[in-house]
Amino acid sequence: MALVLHSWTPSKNVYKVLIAAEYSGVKVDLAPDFTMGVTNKSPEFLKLNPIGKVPVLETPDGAIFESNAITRYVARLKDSSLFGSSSIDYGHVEQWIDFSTLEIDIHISTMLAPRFGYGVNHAPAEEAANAALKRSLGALNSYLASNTFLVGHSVTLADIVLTCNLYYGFTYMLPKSFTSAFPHVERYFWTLVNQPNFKKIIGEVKQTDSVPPVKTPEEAAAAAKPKPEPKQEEKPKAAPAEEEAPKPKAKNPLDLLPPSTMILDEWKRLYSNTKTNFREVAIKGFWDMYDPEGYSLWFCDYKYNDENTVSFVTLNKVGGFLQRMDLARKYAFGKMLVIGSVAPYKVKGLWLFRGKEIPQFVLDECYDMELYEWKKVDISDEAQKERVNQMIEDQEPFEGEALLDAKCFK
Ligand SMILES: N[C@@H](CCC(=O)N[C@@H](CS)C(=O)NCC(=O)O)C(=O)O
Repeated sequence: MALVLHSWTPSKNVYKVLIAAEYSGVKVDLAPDFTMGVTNKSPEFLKLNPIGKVPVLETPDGAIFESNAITRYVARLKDSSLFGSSSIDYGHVEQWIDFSTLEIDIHISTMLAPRFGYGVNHAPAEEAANAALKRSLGALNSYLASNTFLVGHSVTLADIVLTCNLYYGFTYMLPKSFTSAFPHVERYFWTLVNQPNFKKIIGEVKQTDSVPPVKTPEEAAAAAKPKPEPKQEEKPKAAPAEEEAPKPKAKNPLDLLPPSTMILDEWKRLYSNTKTNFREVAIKGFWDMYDPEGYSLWFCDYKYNDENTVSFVTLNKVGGFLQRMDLARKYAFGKMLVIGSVAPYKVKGLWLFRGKEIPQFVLDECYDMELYEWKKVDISDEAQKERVNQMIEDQEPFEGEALLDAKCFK
C-alpha cells in the first residue's frame, strides 16, 4: 500500500510532509474525497487519530498523526541527509523544529485563528502573541545574519518545518511593513520558498499586503461550519500517474537562437589554458571572439553585502550559487569576486550569457539570481570594458580592495 495523507489542502502541515517527500524521493498520495469537518469526524477516521485532526498519514504499518511526526517519518524512509550529517547536526535539526513549532508557529496561529473565524479574539492574548513572535523573529534574524540555512550548508527538515510555519505568516498576516524589521528572515524565507522542491509543492508565494481584520462572532459562527471541499486547482499537484507517457523534453529556447560566431567552449578553453601574458592572449582573444548579437555580458552586485560578515559563510554562499548555476553550463561563463580584506565582504560578478538577455530559465530555476542587482555591460563604454577585463583576470586590487577569493564558472 502506498502512503496516503488524509487532509484538506492547501495547508502548511500538508506542505511540510510533501516537501520532505520530494527531498527524500518518497511517494505520498493525498486521500481522495476528503471533506474537512466530515471525513475527520467519521468513526473510521477516529480510529486513525482519536482527536479527529488532520493531517494523518496511513502507512502499511499503521497510521501516524501530528504533522511534524509525519514529516520526520517520511524523511527517514530514504534520505537521512535531511537530519544533517552528524549527531550534533541531528540535535540542532530537532532544536530548530521545536523552536519553529513552539516559538513561531504557536504565535502565528494564535493571531491568525480569529482572523480565519476560528475561536474568539482576545486582545491581550493577541498582544502577547505579537510580542512573543517579534522576540522569536528577532532571535532568528540574528542567527540567520551569518547562516544561509538553519543547520549546515543545505536544506534540512528544520528548514522545511520553519518555512512552512512562516508561510502562513507571510501569506496571510505579516505584510512587508512587519517583516522588514527582520531582513535576514525575509531573505531566508524567499530563498527557501524558491527552492525547486518547495516551489513544486507550494507554487508561487505572494506576501500579504495587509493584516486581515478579526471576524465578528457571526462571521466566526459561519466560518465554523464545515468548509466546502477545496477547489481542485487548489490542491497540490499529485505526481503524474505511472501509466502516463513521458512527455518529450522541450528544447531549450537558447538552442533555437541564430548560430553565433562565438563558440563558448573555445573561450572557456582559452581562459583555462592561458597561463602567461593573460591580457595579451586571453583578454584579447575574448574580445576577438565576442559576438554581441549572440551573447550578452552582465555585471552583478550582491544586494545584501552587509550580511557578509563571516568569510567562509560568504565563500560558501558564492560556491552554492555556482553549483546551482550548473543548469546553465552550456550557455554561460561567469566570474565571481569576493572583495575586501575585512568584513563585510562585497560580492560582485561578471557573467556571459547566450542571447541578449539573461536566460529566463536561469531566472526561474536559480533563486540566487534575485539576490543580486544585474546590469547589462555597455560594451561601447571603455570603462565598463576595462572592468570586464579586470574581473576576467582577477585583477588585484580590484576597485581599490584586496580579493578574498575569485571563483570561475566555466
Ligand atoms: N499539531 C497538529 C495540529 C493539527 C490541527 O490543528 N489540525 C487542524 C487543521 S489545520 C484540524 O484538524 N482541526 C480540526 C479540529 O480541530 O477538529 C499537527 O501539526 O498535525
